[in-house]
Parts: sequence; C-alpha cells; structure tokens
Amino acid sequence: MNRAADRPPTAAGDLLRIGREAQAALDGGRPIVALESTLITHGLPYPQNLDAARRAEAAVRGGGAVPATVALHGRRIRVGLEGSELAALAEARDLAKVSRQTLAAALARQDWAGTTVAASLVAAQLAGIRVFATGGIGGVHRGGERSMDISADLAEIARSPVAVVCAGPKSILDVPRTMELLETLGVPVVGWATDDLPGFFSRTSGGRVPSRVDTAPEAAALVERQRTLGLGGVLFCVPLPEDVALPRGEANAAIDQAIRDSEAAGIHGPASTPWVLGRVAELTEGRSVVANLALIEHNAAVAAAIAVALNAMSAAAG
Ligand code: PSU
Ligand code: MN
Repeated sequence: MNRAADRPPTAAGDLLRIGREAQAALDGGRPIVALESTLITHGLPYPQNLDAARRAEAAVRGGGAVPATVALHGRRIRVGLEGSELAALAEARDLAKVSRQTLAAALARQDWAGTTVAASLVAAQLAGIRVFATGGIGGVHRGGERSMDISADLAEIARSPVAVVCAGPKSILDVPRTMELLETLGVPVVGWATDDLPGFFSRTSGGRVPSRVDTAPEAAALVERQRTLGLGGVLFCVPLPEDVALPRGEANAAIDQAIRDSEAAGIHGPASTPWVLGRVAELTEGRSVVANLALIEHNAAVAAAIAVALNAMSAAAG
C-alpha cells in the first residue's frame, strides 16, 4: 500500500525531504507512522520534549513500524528525522509553530520549525503515510463561538486520508463544541476499547464516542473502508495509561485556573495552547507533564499497531 509506485504523483517533491529510513519503509511497503513536532517545540519544556519525542519513536519501533517525525528545516518539509536532528529541534529556542495556513510562508526560512497536527497531516499525505500519532489535537477553543478560534487541525483531519491517534480533546478546549464540529465535518471519532470519550489528562471527559474498536485489525478495517469511500481521516481516541491519569476534577480545576490566568495575561491565538499547558504543568506540580509523556508514548504504540494491521490487510488483499 505504501509502495512508492502506489502513491499519487505529487508536485511537492522539491519541498519535501523524506529521511532515509522513512523512504526505505515507504519503498519496501513496510508500516510507518508519522509524528508531529509542535509538541516538541511548544508543547513541552526541554528536556522533557526530547524525552517525549524519543519515547514516541521508540514506541513506534517497538510496535513494528518505522517512525517519521515531521518538522520544517532548510526550506523543506522534513518527514523522518535522524536522532541528532530530533535533538537539535528539541534544544532550539523560539521556533515557529507552523500549521496549514502558515506552511507555505514558513518554507521560505532555513530554521527548524514545529508542525502542528494539521501541517503534519499535510506532510504525511504528501509522503504517502496513512497513520499518524500525537498527544492531543487542537479543536474549538473555549469561547470559540465568539472568537472563532478553532484549530485548523479539525478541517485537516476531515480532508486528509490519514488515521489520527490521540488521547481525546483535552478540556483546555470546548470539548462538546469540538465534538459537534467533528460531526459536522464528517470525521469518525472512534474510541479505542472504550465508549467514553477520553479526556487527555484523565481517562474520561464526561462525553461519549459515537463508535469504538477493540483491536488493531478492527481499526485497520474501519480505516480501509473510510479510504475506499474516499471520506478522509479517522480520529482514534485512546485513554491514557491508568497509572499516570489525573482525576478528572483535578485536571479540570487546573485547566480552569490556567485559562483564567492566560486571559488575565492577555494570551490569545496560537500562543494560547502552549501557555496554558505550561501553566497546567506548574499547577499540577509536573504531573500533567508525566501524563503527557506517557500518553504520547502510548498513542504511538497504538498507531504502530494500526499501521501493522493495515499493512497485513493490504498484503492479504495482494
Ligand atoms: N495539544 C497538546 N499539546 C500540543 C498541541 C495540542 O496537548 O502541543 C499542539 C498540536 O501540535 C496541535 C496544535 O496540532 O497544538 C494546535 O494548535 P492550534 O490550536 O493553534 O491550531
Ligand atoms: Mn487557534
């Protein structure tokens, strides 16, 4: 399925640089999982960000797939970084956070930049990668019905034929409106072995998921049907590991406080999520960061299992 010859021709060639290992996996039709990098450049402080990136890549490998972290560097969209490049990205300060709407402009610059879920999905699609993992997606921000601050992630998930594995929308966002918009955009939201919508730092959000799968082959079959119908992406929501989960009330209290503080500090737009996450980390004395690292790793492992199952299906279909 991932073989070079099966991929649609793209005019993006010169703007895209696929790493050696990722290219070999694509050429050989082996399972591969794309990973985003805004969580490295903006989501977590150094050195936890590098730890998260390495653990995610290791979890993908442990699951039998090849990791391909997406970022920008040298006026190219990079898909698949060397270990030293991952470290350079994690150590650099004041990098740009690039999403779909800023991608073309950012490619005029040499520097490293982090790619959001939306921009990373653009890259995955160009490279011919069908499975992607992150910690959390963007969504409808609180007050978004007035501010219209709605992440480009949602529309991108709707239009990219890529399976997105996340830990559910966190309550930094307006979770009910995020779910409504996903429904409007026609994105299947699928619980991973759960009927409850996971709440990122906590295993439940209070909401329900419209559908669920319990195994990787079941997930792969759903992804394949979605592709056959040409309906765009699928969003898998995976509850974080029990031992690091925060109680829902406690996570929400920290987030409420952090959002009040961000408003008092006048933080808006793309700066909002990184600022609020940093404040939540302070308020939970670092436990939100421990949870964040573990859920990123866990989601990467689930994504690898889905990629492996998709490949097995393609192989069986000849
Ligand atoms: N949620 C997190 N950590 C993150 C992000 C979301 O828990 O780092 C990042 C992701 O890269 C996501 C982006 O794609 O924030 C969304 O930003 P915006 O709302 O500006 O589109
Ligand atoms: Mn926004």
